[in-house]
Amino acid sequence: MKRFLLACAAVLTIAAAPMPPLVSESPKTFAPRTDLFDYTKRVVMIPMRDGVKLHTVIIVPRNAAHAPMLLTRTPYGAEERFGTISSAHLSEVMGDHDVTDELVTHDNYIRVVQDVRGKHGSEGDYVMTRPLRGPLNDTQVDHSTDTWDTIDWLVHNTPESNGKVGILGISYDGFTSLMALFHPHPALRAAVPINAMVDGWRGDDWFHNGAFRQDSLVYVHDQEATRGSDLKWWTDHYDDYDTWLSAGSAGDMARLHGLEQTGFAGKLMSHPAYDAFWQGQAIDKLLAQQGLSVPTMLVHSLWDQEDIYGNIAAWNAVKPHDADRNLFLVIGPWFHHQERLDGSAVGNIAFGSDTAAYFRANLLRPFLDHFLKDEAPPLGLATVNAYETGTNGWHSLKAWPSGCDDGCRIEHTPMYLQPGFKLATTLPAASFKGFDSYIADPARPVPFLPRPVHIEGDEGQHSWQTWLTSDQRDAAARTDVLSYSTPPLDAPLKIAGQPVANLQASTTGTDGDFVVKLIDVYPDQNGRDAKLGGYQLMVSADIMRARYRNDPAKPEAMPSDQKQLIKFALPTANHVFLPGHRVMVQIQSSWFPLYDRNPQVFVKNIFFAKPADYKPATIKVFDAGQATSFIDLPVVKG
Ligand code: PG9
Repeated sequence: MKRFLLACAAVLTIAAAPMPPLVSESPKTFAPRTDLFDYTKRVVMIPMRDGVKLHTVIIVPRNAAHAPMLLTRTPYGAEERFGTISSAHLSEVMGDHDVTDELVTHDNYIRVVQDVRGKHGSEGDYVMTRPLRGPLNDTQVDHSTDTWDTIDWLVHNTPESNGKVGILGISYDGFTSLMALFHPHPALRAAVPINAMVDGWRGDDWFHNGAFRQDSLVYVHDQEATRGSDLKWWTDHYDDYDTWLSAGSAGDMARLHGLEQTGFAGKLMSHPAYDAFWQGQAIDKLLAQQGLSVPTMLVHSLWDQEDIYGNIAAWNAVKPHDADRNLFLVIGPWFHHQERLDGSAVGNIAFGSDTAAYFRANLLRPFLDHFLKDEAPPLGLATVNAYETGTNGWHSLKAWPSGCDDGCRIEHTPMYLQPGFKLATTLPAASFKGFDSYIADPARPVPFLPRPVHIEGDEGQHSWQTWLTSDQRDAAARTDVLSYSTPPLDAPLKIAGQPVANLQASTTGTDGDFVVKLIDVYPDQNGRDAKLGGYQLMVSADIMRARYRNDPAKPEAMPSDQKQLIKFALPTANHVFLPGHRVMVQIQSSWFPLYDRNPQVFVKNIFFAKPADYKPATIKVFDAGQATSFIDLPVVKG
């Protein structure tokens, strides 16, 4: 009993002792210990001339000294660029998803990634692909001034650097790289715009020749709904073909998702034609006017599902004025942004080696080393490096388009559509019928991929990234797709440049779209790569909205049932059709749901077409006599 009382007394004594107050266990700021790290990560807010501060991540390798800086300006999140892994090692932090990872990890480059104004950690207002100051931008700032201010800050505040900056990036970040070339900072010594967005109406992200790319709405939603891009697009069907068909017009879909609350969706819908809004921000033309003073390597992907137009357009516009020989071009066998990934194959089409690793080691690195390093190694790079598909190899060239470096020429060779679904370089005879026809029914548009379709997705059998290399046999089997082909070739046929579609066509409606696909048909059986037996590979393909056939700025109805010329350039190809392969041209009126449906009836603005406006029309494609349809091929001779 006595022992029990003593124990109770002890408990009471303990209970009575005062407890320290309960406070937060987290310090106000925690100083991470990074002694073991082989890099330093600095996160800074860089002030712009209007007082807005831009969130910027700087990765400096340990022991970096006199190091050049590689800058990327992005709407996609500067922090996200370095993955989620927290590691003491630069190689882990850079991961294997950034086009600069090898340069930063092994080669003494400092990496700088900045959120553009209005996105993620940066202050200020967001404007989609903010145009240069001028008629389309009445503020004092644009990407050119923001880059200038950023570079100025970097060269004064990065003691490990040699004061030289290169800007590079893919797609949107390629667009910001191009914008840096307007009134550039003197420390900007090199630029590498990769798959850049250059002209959103002619053939990059938003439209192709006036046909609207409906995935743009998804992009605008995710980009503009919130600063952090954390609100995601929703869907209500498994198959996006159904999702978009049930919504109606693209304008209806925009409303369904509340896109009138964002600024850019309204701009897209109120500028369906190539008016001053688009012309005034076409970077190829603007850059050609200004001139190029910074060494620039444009990098183009042959199967770029997002920005297949821009860099070649920039090359064509700027190169003729490039007296100082500042402009270089790389053409690779890639999908959009594959330059940073494994480049051994695009979908089913394999190249036998990692072409993207080749680009990074043998083209990108020497270019940057030469223009950015203090003791610059000689350049030793051709003006153009182009991968030839079909034969699968890199070629160094003096110019583009070019047959080869010496002694070949490009001969523009018409391939005529012929009666009986044939294709040949001879003019077709006048035939009794003189045309082929199909019904373009907006209620049954041709899917751009076999269904179920996941627009921009990777689910299922087919992926957004590789869709431009998908087998076109499904399309060929439809009654609303016309396919014309040569017999198997007995000699190689090489093309370099942009094929041009010249269709003579009519519709019983008053508007329509025309998709033209240049296809390499593999032999019926294909040896080692058996799955390619009979494969129909697009080597160049695009869409044109017929109302813009005479003037992209002035839509015009098609006169019903009257033959009209529909002429448009297809994307760049550098391809050899091998012996035993056939050349095929396919023609159809839709690529759904990637492109919005044309009602086939001329309405003022297709974004606001009503269900009753959509009507089937009979399309005729003429393939006989003198005024006939053909595709002009840039054939390499000699
Ligand atoms: N193709 C994307 C894009 C660029 C510019 C504007 C809108 C979209 C991209 O991959 O960044």
